[in-house]
Amino acid sequence: MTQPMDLPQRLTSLLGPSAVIAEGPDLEPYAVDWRRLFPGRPACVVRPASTDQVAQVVRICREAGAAVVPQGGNTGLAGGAVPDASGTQVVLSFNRMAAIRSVDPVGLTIEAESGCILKVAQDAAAAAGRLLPISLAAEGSATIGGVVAANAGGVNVLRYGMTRSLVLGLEVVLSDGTVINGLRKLRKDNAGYDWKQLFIGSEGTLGIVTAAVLRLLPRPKHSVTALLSVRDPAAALRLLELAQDELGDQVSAFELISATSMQLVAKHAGLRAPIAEGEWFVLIEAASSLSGLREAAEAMLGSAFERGLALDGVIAESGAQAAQLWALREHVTESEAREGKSVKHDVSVPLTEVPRFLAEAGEALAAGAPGARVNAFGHLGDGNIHYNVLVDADHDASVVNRIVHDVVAAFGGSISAEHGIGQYRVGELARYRAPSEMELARRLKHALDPDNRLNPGKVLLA
Ligand code: 2HG
Ligand code: ZN
Repeated sequence: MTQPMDLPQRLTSLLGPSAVIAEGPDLEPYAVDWRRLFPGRPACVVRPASTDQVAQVVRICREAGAAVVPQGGNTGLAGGAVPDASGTQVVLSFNRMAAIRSVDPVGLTIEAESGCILKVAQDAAAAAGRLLPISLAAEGSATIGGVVAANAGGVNVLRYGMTRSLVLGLEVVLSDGTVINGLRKLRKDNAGYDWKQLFIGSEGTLGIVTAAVLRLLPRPKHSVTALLSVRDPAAALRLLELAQDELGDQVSAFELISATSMQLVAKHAGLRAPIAEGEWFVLIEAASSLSGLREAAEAMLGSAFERGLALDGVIAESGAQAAQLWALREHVTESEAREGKSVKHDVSVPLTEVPRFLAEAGEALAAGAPGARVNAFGHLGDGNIHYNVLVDADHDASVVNRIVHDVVAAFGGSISAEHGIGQYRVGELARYRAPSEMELARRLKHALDPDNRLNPGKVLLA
């Protein structure tokens, strides 16, 4: 058997020197996540340029007994795309496989390689007059493969669903190097098992996504963005109901932002909400191809004020102003990071329970972790709250995790709504999922990756 020592040389002789980084400072960006919370040490980084090369890399690593850690934009928040610290795992980067293979504005599909940046794919769809409705703060660096492997959420889930609902076809390399080409462009395909679902959201633990066909939508011609302040999350929820009553399925984003989040954004990004201060804020976006959207949104806002649901509010007058309102929301994560240590919780509960969840989690934290500050914000429209807790640097994160996740579990919620498990939540998943569900997951893992070579240590301990 080849020794792991030989691996970088073997990969270099196969793919050429520019495809392999075996040492030096160039390794660094691949070794640690962007928040620098999960530092690892790769055996080397390999950058294949084609699906066949990915398959060859997987086969060679398998012969060498080395694990493969697929990596896209490395923008995940759960440490799912970085190697462990053993120095034996090979990072397989997709940054040389970034082509858009086709855009079909009539068939409403886009086919792209895994390393294609999400924003590049969005722009290609837009240039064809269509919409790729996956929208997240990291879209300038997140990649199609990463978005699929993580089943990314983002701000448009309430209207368009998670990434899963937009994937029509996948190409995947299995743990033995077999290439499965399922790059079909069909809206209807009920022929046998829908195996692609296994790989979407599996975070590279069951197979390696090398290309995807995603569904496009007609591009709405008009959009309207509004920022409102509300008294409390219950009022925000009633506002959501009103927005959906009056604007129907044109509501594409409905984000909740706490006063703490706004204060952090003001402090660290210098951005301020152009409306009176409140305890909570809601950022709403609606989009449509038919005219009359703005009038409908203004009428909706009027009813919101009449009913006392909104305290203050503004509708963006231009695209630039809409971008300014969105910037407030998009700078929360970065501002939180600048503030100091935070313990992240990416949770969901049934939508109508969000206000009670926020109240009970707040009480539980005040009792169990005095001094901790809550930075809550997120995608109220789909029940996903980023319930992040700011703590002193020496605070034990697991205590805070336990307090928050116990409340989540009591509401029948999920400990990861959209960021995934990665390495960050492996223990928490095992704790909160039923043993029968974990056993099923282990059986799937064993069937597809019997030697535990694909992204080991992520999602579950095999
Ligand atoms: C968002 O919604 C992202 O902005 C990041 O999912 C959330 O920083 C976070 O916890
Ligand atoms: Zn989010």
